[in-house]
Amino acid sequence: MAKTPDRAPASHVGDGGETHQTASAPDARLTTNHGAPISDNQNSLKAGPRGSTLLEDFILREKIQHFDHERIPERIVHARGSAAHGVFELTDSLSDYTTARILTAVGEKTEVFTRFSTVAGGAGSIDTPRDVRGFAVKFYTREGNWDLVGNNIPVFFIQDAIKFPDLIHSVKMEADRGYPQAASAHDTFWDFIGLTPESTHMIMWAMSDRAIPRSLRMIEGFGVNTFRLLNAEGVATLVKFHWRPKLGTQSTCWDEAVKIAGADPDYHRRDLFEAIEQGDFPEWELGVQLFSQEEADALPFDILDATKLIPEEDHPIRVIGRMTLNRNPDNFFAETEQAAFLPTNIVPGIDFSEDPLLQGRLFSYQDTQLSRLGTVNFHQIPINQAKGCPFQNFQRDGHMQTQVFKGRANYEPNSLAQAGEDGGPREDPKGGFRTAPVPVQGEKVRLRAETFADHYSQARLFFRSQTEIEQAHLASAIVFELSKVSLPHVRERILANLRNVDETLAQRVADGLNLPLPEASQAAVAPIDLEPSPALRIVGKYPDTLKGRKVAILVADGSDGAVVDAVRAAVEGDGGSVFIVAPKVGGAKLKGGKLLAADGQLAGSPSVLFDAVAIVLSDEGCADLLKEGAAVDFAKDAFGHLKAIGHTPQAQPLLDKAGVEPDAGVVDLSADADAFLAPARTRQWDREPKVRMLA
Ligand code: HDE
Repeated sequence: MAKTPDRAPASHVGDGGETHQTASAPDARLTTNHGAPISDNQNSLKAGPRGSTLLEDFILREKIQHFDHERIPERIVHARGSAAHGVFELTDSLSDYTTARILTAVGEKTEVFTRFSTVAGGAGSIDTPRDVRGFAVKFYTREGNWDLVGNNIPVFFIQDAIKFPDLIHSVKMEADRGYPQAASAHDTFWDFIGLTPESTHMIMWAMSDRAIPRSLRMIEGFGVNTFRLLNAEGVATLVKFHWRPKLGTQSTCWDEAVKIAGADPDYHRRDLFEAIEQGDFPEWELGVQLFSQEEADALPFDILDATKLIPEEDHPIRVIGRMTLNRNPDNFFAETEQAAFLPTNIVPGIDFSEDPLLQGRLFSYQDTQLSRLGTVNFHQIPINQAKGCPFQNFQRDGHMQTQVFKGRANYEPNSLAQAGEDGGPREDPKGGFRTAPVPVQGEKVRLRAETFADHYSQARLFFRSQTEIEQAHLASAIVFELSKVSLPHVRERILANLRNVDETLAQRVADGLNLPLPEASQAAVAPIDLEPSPALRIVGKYPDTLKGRKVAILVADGSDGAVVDAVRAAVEGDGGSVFIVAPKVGGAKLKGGKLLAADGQLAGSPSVLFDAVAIVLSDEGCADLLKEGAAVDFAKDAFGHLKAIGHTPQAQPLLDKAGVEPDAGVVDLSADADAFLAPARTRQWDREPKVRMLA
């Protein structure tokens, strides 16, 4: 087995004259992939010290060739992702509804691997585009792997899997020019959306602040498609799965998300990794919405239509368990990149529905792994192995087969056991996977069910359920995106569709574009007004603490250490963490001469990376920073992004230069550092009309 060297092993003087550590004990030696010890990892084999490299150098060839093949095709969607290991613990048994052990064995801890992702961008793209986030959980259960491959939005753009390649082609970079990367604000996406009214509900979500999350630790998750649970009597119950973050659902501001993309393209990946590294383990509750076929039939839409949700107010979510992510991957490629999530990874007691989107997914994921991971044996890669139970069958051979099967039996049925040999595993008619015996009948047709035809009622429901603040953000997001669209007829079609959602929304977007409102488009089914669902909001959905939040304290030479200490104590006492920012990373000399080391240099630590800021400056420190654009932007952006700003009175000239106006979120720290906490726990929504023109 290859051993990972943690030190440079050659005992050699390289061309530069530097010496390297050596290893002679066999278990510490650097070797080739086939185990031959390597004497020199610094120099290739040459015909004389200045001669050509020799083809014979198998060590060089092996190393370069391996490197040449280090990348595998990235995921066609959800390429950019971050993941962590953790555990799931069931707290409430669903034994009335299912035989699945993962949903009935209360208190049992099951290992999980969870990968979050953006959808449109490539593997090296930014973490904060406006986009849906993937939320894929692999449960290593004792009855096989169960993958709940969901998103942070409970509905989807399309109703039938056959439209998926079109949707994805339209949102990805345009075919001829290869841009934009990781952005939906362009012609082809909005062209597809305008021509596909079923996407309107999801568009409301994608244009809401949910699509610009503050942290992966602060997103909800949804199974989206309807599934079935199957109990011991063979009775099926319909189910939708929900994940709810313990830290609440929180978002960035759009302008902030754009700036974070430059300041820290790995913002979410870093946040997740660091939180887990520091023992601040993110948690989610798993909830279910359960409903019978009769209840489903009584709903004003079809539960097989993935563009629809079931309002929590009508069918409450029953919390049944908790997931804690507590361990970072050891190796990004081996685990996060090679993880293969499959909606077909399902366990006895859970079953699919006939949702035509889900049905297509059941084919796609297995298929895509073959091109991505290159072999039918991808289930043998450690991250994909069924760890909770043995896997055993008669499938054999193939590329990268890592198992050495013993015995003669590679078929079934067989009677080798009668001859005293190992006959291999057998079917389990009682405990094995069963499909719910759902009656099906009808002609073979390529049709969309009439019950899928209402494309606007739930889009309207979503928009009208939002707070005023969120409605303004949503309208402004559509204005932003359509302003990047260059084809006038595409913009016009979207406006025409929006009129079916809500006339005021359509008017606001038209005004934001400075365009006339076109005639409303013809809706296949006239939208109806549904009872608003406050559960669809984000504002107010986060806990009133600084848990999971990061506060920057900006210091410079002469800053008052007592104020820094007081802010730190207040923030940490409330569950938040503190990050010291100074003009130089070596730190600042505080009043009294003590040096305070910085966690980050001002130029590389803009306020967009933090939830609130404290600006602790002396008169001299402030005078210096007035000449530093990064310091002015630090205050200006914190104000513009509706963050609390704590400050010493001496920092006032900087605040003035940055255009910071007094309000409830601008707090003098010299009086009482605790006064900073309440505004730091939230955004200053009242300030927004002062800093930007919303649609
Ligand atoms: Fe996926 N999707 N998807 N998707 N999806 C993939 O599988 C696909 C859909 C989701 O972290 C691919 O392994 C089709 C809905 C997540 O590795 C691919 C359709 C939802 C991830 C694929 C959908 C998702 C994927 C690409 C329409 C929310 C990332 C790489 C019928 C419920 C998993 C891969 C990870 C990944 C196909 C729609 C979630 C191509 C055909 C709806 C979270 O197989």
